[in-house]
Amino acid sequence: MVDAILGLQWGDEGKGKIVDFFAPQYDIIARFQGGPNAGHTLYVDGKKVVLHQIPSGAFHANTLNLIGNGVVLDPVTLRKECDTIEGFGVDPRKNLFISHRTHLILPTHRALDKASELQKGNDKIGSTLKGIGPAYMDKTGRNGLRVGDLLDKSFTTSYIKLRLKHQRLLDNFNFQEDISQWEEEFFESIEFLRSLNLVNGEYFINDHISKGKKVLAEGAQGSMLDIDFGTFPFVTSSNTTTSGVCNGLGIAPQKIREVMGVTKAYCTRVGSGPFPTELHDATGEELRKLGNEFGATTGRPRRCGWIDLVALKYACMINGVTKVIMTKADVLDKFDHLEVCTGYEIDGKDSDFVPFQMIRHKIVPRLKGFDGWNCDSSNTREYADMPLKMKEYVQFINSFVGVDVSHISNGPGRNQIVTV
Ligand code: 2SA
Ligand code: MG
Repeated sequence: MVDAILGLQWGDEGKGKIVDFFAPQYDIIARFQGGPNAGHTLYVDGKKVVLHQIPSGAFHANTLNLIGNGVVLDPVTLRKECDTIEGFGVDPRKNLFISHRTHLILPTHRALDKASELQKGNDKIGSTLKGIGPAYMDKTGRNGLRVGDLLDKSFTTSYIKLRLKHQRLLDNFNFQEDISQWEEEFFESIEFLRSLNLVNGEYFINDHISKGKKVLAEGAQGSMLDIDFGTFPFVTSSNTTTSGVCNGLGIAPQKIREVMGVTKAYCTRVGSGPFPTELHDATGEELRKLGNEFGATTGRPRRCGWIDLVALKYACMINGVTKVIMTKADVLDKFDHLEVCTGYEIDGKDSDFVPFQMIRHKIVPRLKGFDGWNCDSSNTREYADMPLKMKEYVQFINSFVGVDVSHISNGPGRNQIVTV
């Protein structure tokens, strides 16, 4: 049995906290895509921890954590993360497993990411510069090196070959950067990586499933950043949606039971690309301030706006969402007036759909206003005690997207979550 938790917007929906909350109900937490571009923020013993590649179940002693084949793994970042969790008394050699088929991010992938963004100039994607795009390109281009290759004597030779290929690409970009420091760290880190539990991920997970163990698949980024269904080309390079769970772990579709989709009570986006409900005014600024909307990996300020129900309904459809989890509802506590997007005007015509190419059109959101609840909701623990105006807001969303909100997160703390 497999359940999934994934983002329904442009990432940063608060998946890390939600996974951490549900983790005790599962035996294995498995990351199926993305890599060090992700920033999953958790609070452990009151201390903030940001995980990038290690699944968010890491702090539960009885949970196993798998980095699946769909992830692109940066050994340098992984080693730093392992140091972090060790600081909390968690031994990565005990509960962390990494699939042999997981592709490696090389120092030259990071350089290529930078070179590509520089070349795009004003059209840049706003990538996290972690080497994600180039690493996935080497996967589909059938050049990449994988974790299992580290166990082979010829690894260094293969590395040098690929590095040479990358060097030629960098020369084409006319991009020069001294990567010797990165490379030194990379080789130290792969030595460390070899000492971790490297497994055949697809057998590992299916063996556990057949023994009745429960798996939670943890998504990174969000549905609107999906390589196929997101706002291409302003997307990440992986399938962030439910289908990614199958490809990224080796799990058959009929094994997937619940798909828990996470959305903020409003909306944010970091990096370039279309965002129909973005607010360029004081309200947007207020959302950023109250929601502390800064990238967990890069520190970049996030763009903020109202919740987009057209996009949310689309994301529920693509993912087969069975439950919606709403986060950061308390951030709206101080607003007198709220709005939600219920449709688009695309080049002057009304539409209820996410278009093929948002960027080529002038999209004006059709907004519906709501009264704010104007009170502190962050200490409420029962749905019955939630402000009436918040319930009206949630019920409208339920009926619009056709899937019910099952939980409302109203603060960063582990106990700040209300079951509806
Ligand atoms: P990339 O690095 O190639 O995957 O970037 C491509 C686009 O995907 C966006 N992206 C993200 N959006 C939101 N959150 C992400 N993780 C970090 C966080 C981001 C950060 O949790 O805050 O710290 O800036 C994430 N990762 C990738 C990215 O902005 C590009 O638009
Ligand atoms: Mg994040």
